[in-house]
Amino acid sequence: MVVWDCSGSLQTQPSKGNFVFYMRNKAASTSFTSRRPKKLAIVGATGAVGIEMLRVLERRNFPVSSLRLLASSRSSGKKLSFCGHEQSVEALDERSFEGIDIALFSAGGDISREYAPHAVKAGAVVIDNSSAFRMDPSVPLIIPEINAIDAANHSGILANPNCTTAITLMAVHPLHQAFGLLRIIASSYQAVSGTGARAIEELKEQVSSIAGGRPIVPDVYPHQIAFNVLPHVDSFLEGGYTREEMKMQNEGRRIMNLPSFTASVTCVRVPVYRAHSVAVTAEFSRPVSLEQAREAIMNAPGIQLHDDPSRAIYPMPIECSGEDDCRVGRLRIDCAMPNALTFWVCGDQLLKGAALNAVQIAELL
Ligand code: NAP
Ligand code: 2RA
Repeated sequence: MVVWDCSGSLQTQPSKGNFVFYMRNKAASTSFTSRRPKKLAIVGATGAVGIEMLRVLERRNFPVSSLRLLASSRSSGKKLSFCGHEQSVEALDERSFEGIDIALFSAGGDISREYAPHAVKAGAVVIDNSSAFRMDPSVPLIIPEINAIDAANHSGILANPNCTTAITLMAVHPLHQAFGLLRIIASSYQAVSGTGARAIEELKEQVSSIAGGRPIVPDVYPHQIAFNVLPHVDSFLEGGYTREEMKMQNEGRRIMNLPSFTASVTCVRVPVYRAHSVAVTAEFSRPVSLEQAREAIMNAPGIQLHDDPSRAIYPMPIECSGEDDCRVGRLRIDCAMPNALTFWVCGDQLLKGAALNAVQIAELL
């Protein structure tokens, strides 16, 4: 059996100068229960998340004995590289999962709903990035740093949370453990790569058209995204919130096992290529202290405190892009609400919000 050896391509993250602040040695966020090499399939391998999955599997030296790259028939025969080898993409069909141990799905909810049952029937464990199964009580919804223990209760499918939820909870959960979370009020600043590969091209094309004095024709988004912000992510629901906004409360309750948690969120698309940011005010049941809050963030895995406003140090998407850990800054006692903290959290939504979290879940299996 061939075992892909990625150890030669294992890369350490480049240092970002003086920007890593208040970081302590923290335990690795997940660990393998078994290093037995796995037969993997990636559904949506050519997409923004799928490509990142390949890079994350390489970087974490995930033990892979075989890899099947699946996408639409449009991509059939396209070559993608994994551990220095070129591998062909195949068109997804019902028989794609024969002999597969783990299938990472990242091709949208409709594809997951249609093909995940075929994968499970073939004996694979599905880790799904779409929203198709996140609220299904029989499907564990996992952020390994928060509720890895729930992963054991799967019946063939595990779900990855929405990216904005994942990044926000990475900061909120350690504070919940310190002070007892009641609710949050938040606004997101979401990068275009959150919409997928076509949206990245749309922003590039609009920037270049506007610079060249050419007209733009919005396609992926309902309005111009270059030099603009859209208070509109996902579809609108009765009551005025969007689906994306309600994911924070609905998914947050499941992940933190906190049915009373409430979240009022405004999700905004911004002309940033990569990494989401969220401004959060969190109210707690117990009095808060800045010192304890900083301590809680510093001791939590997968999150770093970058917080020195006097030196203009705070998390920014441009610095979080390509980074596994999320970052928190602008941490302060809220001036309008008792027992509340206000802060800014940033994270690479293609990584912690999708590919990294999915691979971390696979590492639990
Ligand atoms: P994307 O860049 O648009 O990629 C979509 C992928 O799905 C491509 O590989 C595409 O293949 C494949 N696909 C489309 N139609 C298909 C079909 N009929 N059969 C097989 N494969 C098909 O989208 P993305 O951003 O990677 O997102 C993928 C999923 O991850 C979505 O469910 C999204 O909600 C979720 N997610 C995304 C993010 C993010 O930050 N982007 C974060 C969390 C979760 P072709 O190239 O052949 O069209
Ligand atoms: C977005 N939440 O940024 C999506 C990615 N899943 O639109």
